[in-house]
Amino acid sequence: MAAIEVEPTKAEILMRTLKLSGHVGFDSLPDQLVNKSVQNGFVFNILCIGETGLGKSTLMDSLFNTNFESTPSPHNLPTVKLKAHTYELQESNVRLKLTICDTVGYGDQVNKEDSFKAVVDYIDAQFEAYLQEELKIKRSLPAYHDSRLHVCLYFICPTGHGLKSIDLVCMKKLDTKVNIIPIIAKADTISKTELQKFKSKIMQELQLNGVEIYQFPVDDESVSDVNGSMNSHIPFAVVGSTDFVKIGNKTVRARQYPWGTVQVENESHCDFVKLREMLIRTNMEDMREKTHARHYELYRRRRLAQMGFSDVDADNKPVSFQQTFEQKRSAHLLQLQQKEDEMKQMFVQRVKEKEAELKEAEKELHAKFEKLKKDHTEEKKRLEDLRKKIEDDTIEFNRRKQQTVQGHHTLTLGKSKKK
Ligand SMILES: Nc1nc2c(ncn2[C@@H]2O[C@H](COP(=O)(O)OP(=O)(O)OP(=O)(O)O)[C@@H](O)[C@H]2O)c(=O)[nH]1
Ligand SMILES: [Mg+2]
Repeated sequence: MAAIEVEPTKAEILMRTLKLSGHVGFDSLPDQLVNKSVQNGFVFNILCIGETGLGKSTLMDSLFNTNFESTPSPHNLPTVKLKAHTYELQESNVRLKLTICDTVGYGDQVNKEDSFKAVVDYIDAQFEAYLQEELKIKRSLPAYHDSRLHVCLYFICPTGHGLKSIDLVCMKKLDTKVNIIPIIAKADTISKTELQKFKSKIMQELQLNGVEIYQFPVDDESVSDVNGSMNSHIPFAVVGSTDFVKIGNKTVRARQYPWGTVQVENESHCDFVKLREMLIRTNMEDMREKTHARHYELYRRRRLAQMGFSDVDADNKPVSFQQTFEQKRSAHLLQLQQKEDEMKQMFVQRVKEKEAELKEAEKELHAKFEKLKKDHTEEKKRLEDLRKKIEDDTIEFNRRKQQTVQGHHTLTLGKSKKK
């Protein structure tokens, strides 16, 4: 009979509930946490995407009940840019480091195909900066100014017709990178019945195109009811204003028209209060947490995989960071060695080729020299012969000349004797 091997069982961890006989004090842990957080202050970063002049800055002023002193953007920029400003706000003893990032020139170009690129790059750049800080040997994350964007308020034009293609493309590109809350801007320009139709059209189009927008969480009992009902009001139709109007004995933020007044904080006029409630009072921490746990995590995972890191090897077995690093290092060294060998071989080859080339040239030169030498010898011989011939001719000439002179002399002498 074959023996059956039984795996040794891991030591079971027993949990027992014990009663304390007196006050120890760890019930103050939540208070310690709160105190620490309050002391450190909070960071919240908002990205506002929307066409130029759609009321982004006015809404921010209205939401935080302050004046951020923003300057209007020009309408004729060739590309989309992002501009971020950070503010320190304080309410009671809670400090908030708020960054508002605005799109400049969004929707102003004739070709809007690439409008989302600047936004995607900006969001990724903030993730990358955080990742680089995290990967440092000497990290200083508590002092690090986290610039990752916790929420994106997407301002929809109040056309009443549905979304523009730039809206769908941009939101689709961003839905895995940031918590998107779509809002209908300048909602006072659209009638009540049109607004309801417009809202459901927008939601339909988002669903049809698979755009995942941020859902207010319903898993926490204390806020599940309010969040659940607020989810059905998305996209919030908002109105912003920097003007104040006296209504009764109260001064309220409002927009005045010849036919009446739109009160920003009046829930029967618009969804501004709902947005403020959800964004600032109920779900700010959830958005901060989701940014870190979902969007940043996804970015980090992709980036580390890009760098060649993985939790499992090719056989799906777990590998540690160190193993991966060593594997990468040896692969890199091997690659370097191969490159070096290749270069050496190439060098030897080149030297050989050059040597052969030089030898060939030397041979050619030698042949040329030999030919020249031969030509020279032949020419010399020819000239020698010519010189000899000239010499012979000269001798012959002289000899004849002599003879002629002598003949003439004898003839002259004979004539004179006769006389
Ligand atoms: N009707 C209406 N007008 C608004 C609303 N909010 C802002 N405006 C007006 O729209 C104009 C532009 O508002 P801004 O807040 O400067 O718009 P913006 O999107 O910040 O503009 P840029 O930063 O230049 O792109 C101003 O005249 C505002 O008074 C709104 O809710 N309803
Ligand atoms: Mg502005």
